[in-house]
Amino acid sequence: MKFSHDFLFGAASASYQVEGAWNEDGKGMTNWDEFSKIPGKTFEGTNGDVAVDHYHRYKEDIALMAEMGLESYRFSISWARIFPDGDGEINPKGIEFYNNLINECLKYGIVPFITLYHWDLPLTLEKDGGWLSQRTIRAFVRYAETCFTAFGDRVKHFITFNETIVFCSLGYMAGAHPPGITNDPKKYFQAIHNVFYAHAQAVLIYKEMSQYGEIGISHVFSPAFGVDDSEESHKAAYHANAYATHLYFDPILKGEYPAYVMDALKDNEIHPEQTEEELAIIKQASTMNDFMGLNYYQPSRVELIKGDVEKRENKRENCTGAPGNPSFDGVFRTVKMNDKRYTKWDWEISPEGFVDGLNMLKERYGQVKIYITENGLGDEDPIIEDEICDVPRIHYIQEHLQALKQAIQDGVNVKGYFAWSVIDLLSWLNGYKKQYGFIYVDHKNNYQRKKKLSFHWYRSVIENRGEDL
Ligand code: BGP
Repeated sequence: MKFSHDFLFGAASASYQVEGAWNEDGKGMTNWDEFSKIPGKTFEGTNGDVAVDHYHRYKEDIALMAEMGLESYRFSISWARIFPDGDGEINPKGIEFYNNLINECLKYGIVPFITLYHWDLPLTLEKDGGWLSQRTIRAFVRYAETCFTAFGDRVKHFITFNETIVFCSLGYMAGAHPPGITNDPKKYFQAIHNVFYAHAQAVLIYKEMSQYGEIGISHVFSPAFGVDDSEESHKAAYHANAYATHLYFDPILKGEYPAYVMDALKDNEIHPEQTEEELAIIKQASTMNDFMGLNYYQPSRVELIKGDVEKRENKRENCTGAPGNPSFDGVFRTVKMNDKRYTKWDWEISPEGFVDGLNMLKERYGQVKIYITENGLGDEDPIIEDEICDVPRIHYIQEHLQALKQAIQDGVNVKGYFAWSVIDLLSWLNGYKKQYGFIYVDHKNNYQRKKKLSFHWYRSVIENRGEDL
């Protein structure tokens, strides 16, 4: 089987992780510009001040993407370049930069796939309440509309938000992302609702503008499976899927929140404030949402916690995505299993979980259009005789593309695959040590770019549309 010609082969990045130029050309400060400089918050104090200097080297990077045969480049816009203080004056230099980036992609026939919000929030808005504040919601909608107006003639794919579960849970529960708040479930669930209300309004505006493109959102996709076939494990998996999948996917695709979760939040007095009007707009937008972006790295294996609720310690090591944590409500814990394969960062490698999870989604949501907006292997790549030999990455992507073929044969409507990441970049909490790219960046040698083995391999996959996988 070959991937069809309307299936996009791409790769992704995010503004804070690649651009650098944090204080150039009128860009405002963001929450991450501040947070990453608080001692102890990131691995060895790394930050995105320079990142991999994509802001200045985007032409060279896009030329490399073209050489790789990339059909689409997913990147995010830094809100604070467009609106330095979140909702005031537009900065023309910011619009100019993204126009240049988009035009450079189009020069090579690379489809620009834009994420509006990949976690770097203008600092003024963060200080004024961040995602708990109505001001941020209003500002996002204005920012989104500004981007549609400025770029929508050439950009036909917009993702509103990247991974609501991650920036809300790490921001308001684990304290590992800005605003660094710990153990506040009321705020956590409120932030999620506010993000979905902002997403819904952006969808409605986009449709009103009749730009004849697509709009959707990207979610983490980490389907939960019980550690065994017992009734208790099934219960744990149901609970985990309700809180990590249904709570996030239902409002976007069905236009309503899952009762199983909402009833429990009411009972525990941590239910978000929601007006009838907000809920109606979320409902209306769900009928116009064009696609769902899935960021799949690993499934989760869960077991029920019996007895006392364990307290989650708020250490950075607990926020790395590795299993071994109790859920916020103490119902289940994630488990590392002896018979599974793991990366160096203890993320499970499971193409089977990918296929099973995609089929689970098909059962609940039907044949919604899906783009895999992230998937890839974080590794420390070996350098042998000056070659970056990232063979494990090739295996990882190969297995996951094979899994996608299977899912497509099962009737799952997948229309594109974006590897994370196109180039080695800054990992939010793991610095530059955890590499994901097809292109290596030599930080000791003026950020020089170098093609890895996977670069050549991905090029051949795209060339024969995955026939030889
Ligand atoms: C996703 C984010 C990306 C990227 C990726 C890898 O959650 O959307 O921005 O960081 O995960 O994560 P990490 O760098 O922690 O390995």
